[in-house]
Amino acid sequence: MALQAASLVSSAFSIPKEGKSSASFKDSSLFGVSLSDHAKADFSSSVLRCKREFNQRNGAVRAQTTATTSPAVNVASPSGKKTLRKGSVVITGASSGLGLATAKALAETGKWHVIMACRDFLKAERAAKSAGIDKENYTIMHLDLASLDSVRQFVDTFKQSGRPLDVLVCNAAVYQPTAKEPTYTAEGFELSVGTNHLGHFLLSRLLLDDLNKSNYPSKRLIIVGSITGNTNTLAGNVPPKANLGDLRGLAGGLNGLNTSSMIDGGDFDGAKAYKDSKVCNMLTMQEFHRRYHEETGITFASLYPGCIATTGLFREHIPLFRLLFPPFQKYITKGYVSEDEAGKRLAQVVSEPSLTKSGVYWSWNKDSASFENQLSQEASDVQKARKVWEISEKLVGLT
Ligand code: NDP
Ligand code: PMR
Repeated sequence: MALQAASLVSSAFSIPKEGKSSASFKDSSLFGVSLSDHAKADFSSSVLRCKREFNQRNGAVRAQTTATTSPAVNVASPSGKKTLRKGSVVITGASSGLGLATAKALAETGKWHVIMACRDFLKAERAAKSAGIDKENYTIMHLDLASLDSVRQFVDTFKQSGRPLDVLVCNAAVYQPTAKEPTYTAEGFELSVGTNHLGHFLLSRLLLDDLNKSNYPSKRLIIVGSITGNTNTLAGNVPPKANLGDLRGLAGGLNGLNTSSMIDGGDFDGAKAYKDSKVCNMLTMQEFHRRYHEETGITFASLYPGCIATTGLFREHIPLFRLLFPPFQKYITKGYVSEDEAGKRLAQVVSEPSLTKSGVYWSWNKDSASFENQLSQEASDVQKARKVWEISEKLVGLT
């Protein structure tokens, strides 16, 4: 019976390449965001861009950014007792799914102020409201990871806000399993790797100094990984498998013109591009650890939060997949977790004093207890991590 169900699900889930265009599905009103909302968000982002260009021309940005320092770590409470100040955490992609659930879990403790770094301001505002997050506990700042200009603008705006940075969570992602042709970021990188890896790579490199300046007891940089990028698991062996190859496509800039849009130089495959991007996320976390942990004391970590089969990540998948995926994960693989539970898990990696070990990829067992998990050979390849780092530096304009 279980086998029959598995094979039904399996055939429903395998996406033949030829069938990709007919399977393509987009529901722009899924979260109740109208076109005019997007237009407003775009408008505010171009106003910000103009402001940044003005600041750059006038050399103002540098002068303003150097002024950022962390406020005193202990503050007087009404009873006169000194208590730890609120932690300040930036979460990318906090407008839905895991990011929103994590923002909620942290804000609810009253110990954290969450900076929701989102590409759609109004969607984020509505999400925060409907999740019941107290106004005092969050700030929304515009960030579109598919534009390096926007990443730089976000960093400038954040620095100018004068807020300390105690924890940065690189959570946002796109997944395009039904895309027939690649689409690209503003700079012309294939969208999944461009957003999930390169956007976050630039963001975390530009904010590393701010994290380092934090006087919070534990400062952390967390990059969300996944089981599907790890070929040492059953889930990681579902085709198409992650494989960065010799990185020839990444080195060529993933632009699909004079080079492939895929990291390994192969033909475009949206599901593989996502899994490859997750391998880059996990390699980047480890490379950060090797380069900066000893010097800065920052904890670098990644995690697989469980299969949150109901999130917006699957919005571009075919309707049949979205119908069957949650029960398949709940009753067959038993890998399912709710958004709330996954949010609590990521919130632990942000704030638990017991999870300060650096260079770790966290997972949770059936009793929801955290443990240090093993990464696949490729996702823990030291040489590959260094190469991905060096190529990414060039692509995002850091070298
Ligand atoms: P969601 O789609 O719900 O959340 C993704 C978030 O990323 C959204 O807020 C989305 O914004 C944002 N985002 C997408 N593109 C950009 C961009 N260009 N700039 C800024 N933000 C952007 O998916 P999940 O919550 O499931 O995914 C969160 C993380 O969890 C991802 O890193 C994913 O890889 C990881 N993960 C998820 C698993 C799952 O089973 N769902 C399992 C393992 C890991 P918007 O709301 O505007 O679309
Ligand atoms: Mg997978 C223990 C088994 C397990 C787990 C934990 C996952 C997680 N998956 C498992 C098994 C299987 N999956 C099996 C046996 C199949 C074949 C039927 C299967 C199929 C499948 C598909 C088609 N699974 C998928 C897809 C997707 O499109 C999802 C994906 O790869 O997104 C990138 C996905 C996932 N399975 C998971 C998880 C966590 C995902 C999605 C989220 C992610 O990695 O970010």
